[in-house]
Amino acid sequence: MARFVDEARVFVRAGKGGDGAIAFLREKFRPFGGPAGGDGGKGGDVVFEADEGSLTLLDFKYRPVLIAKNGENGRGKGQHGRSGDDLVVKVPVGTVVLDEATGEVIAELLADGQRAVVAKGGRGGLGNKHFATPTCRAPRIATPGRPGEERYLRLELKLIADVGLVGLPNAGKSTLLAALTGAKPKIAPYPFTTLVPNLGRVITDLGQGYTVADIPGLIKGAHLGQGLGIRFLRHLARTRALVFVVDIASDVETALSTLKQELEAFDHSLLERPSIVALNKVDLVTSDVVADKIAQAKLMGLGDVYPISARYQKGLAALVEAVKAKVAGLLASSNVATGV
Ligand SMILES: Nc1nc2c(ncn2[C@@H]2O[C@H](COP(=O)(O)OP(=O)(O)OP(=O)(O)O)[C@@H](O)[C@H]2O)c(=O)[nH]1
Ligand SMILES: [Mg+2]
Repeated sequence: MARFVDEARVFVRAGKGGDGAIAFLREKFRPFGGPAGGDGGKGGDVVFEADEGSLTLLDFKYRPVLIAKNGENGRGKGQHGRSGDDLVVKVPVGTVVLDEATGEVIAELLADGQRAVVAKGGRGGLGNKHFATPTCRAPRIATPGRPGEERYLRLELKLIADVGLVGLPNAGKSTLLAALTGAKPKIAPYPFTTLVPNLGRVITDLGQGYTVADIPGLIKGAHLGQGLGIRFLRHLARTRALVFVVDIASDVETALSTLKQELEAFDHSLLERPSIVALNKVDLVTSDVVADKIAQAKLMGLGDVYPISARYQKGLAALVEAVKAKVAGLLASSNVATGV
């Protein structure tokens, strides 16, 4: 599988416009045929196109400079120069393009096939035929083509998932993703097994369902760079709901408050997102402990609490339905809001 790369820096330069030409018509029977310099062609744009087939920004590590073609210069006999070809570059769906210098978001490519011009080609110059006037019938003026836009861009990939799994390392997020979806993430009995996000799709009804992202585990201080840090939290930006996954045999209250703090430090609006709590590994504890931990978890105010065993596939149906209700409810209300 291709290495997952979710950030890249790239230099883009659009094509320069071709220069306008200075030329005169000199034909056998029209010795003073007048100015006939054609215009320069427009420089090519650099265009990004979202493509479902590309999954990472890895290509940009190998190809960090993107330059579109220049427009051709104008020629005699009123011929215009040809426009430079646009350079169309495929990027994964979910790519956000920022101007590195200003931090401004230039484009968000969210749907397959969506395009955005990230550097605009320069206009072609005007040939001398534009400058003829009654008093100056043989102008020796033409304008040069304009330079193409150029800048450094920062690309960030935000996976597009409906639901994000958030938890401390080793809580069983990847096991849960594997149990719910066809995904086969790496699972192991040690922390930080997951180094890059994994995606899978839960199928609920015929053809229906939602996508789930399993992101690397968080630890206290992640927002200060501890563990793998919080850079992967950006993948939660577009989720509609969060599932907090906690090992029921651990200190549930501390785990949930750590997760809350880390999300808050990254982007406090994440805590306003609908969420539920999955208390995983119920197979390891007695039913008294389960009841006790459910009560503790409820007090943390992160939504309804579901006891599950991802490894032994217990309690998953109820969890799937609860998540579906959160996601579906949101879809319905966003449709109302946008009048669709
Ligand atoms: N007993 C039991 N073990 C589980 C259960 N779910 C996961 N595990 C085990 O817990 C360990 C960690 O599981 P992972 O799914 O890799 O955990 P993770 O949250 O993805 O961990 P990181 O990727 O490191 O953040 C593995 O040894 C799993 O087999 C469960 O329901 N019961
Ligand atoms: Mg994992």
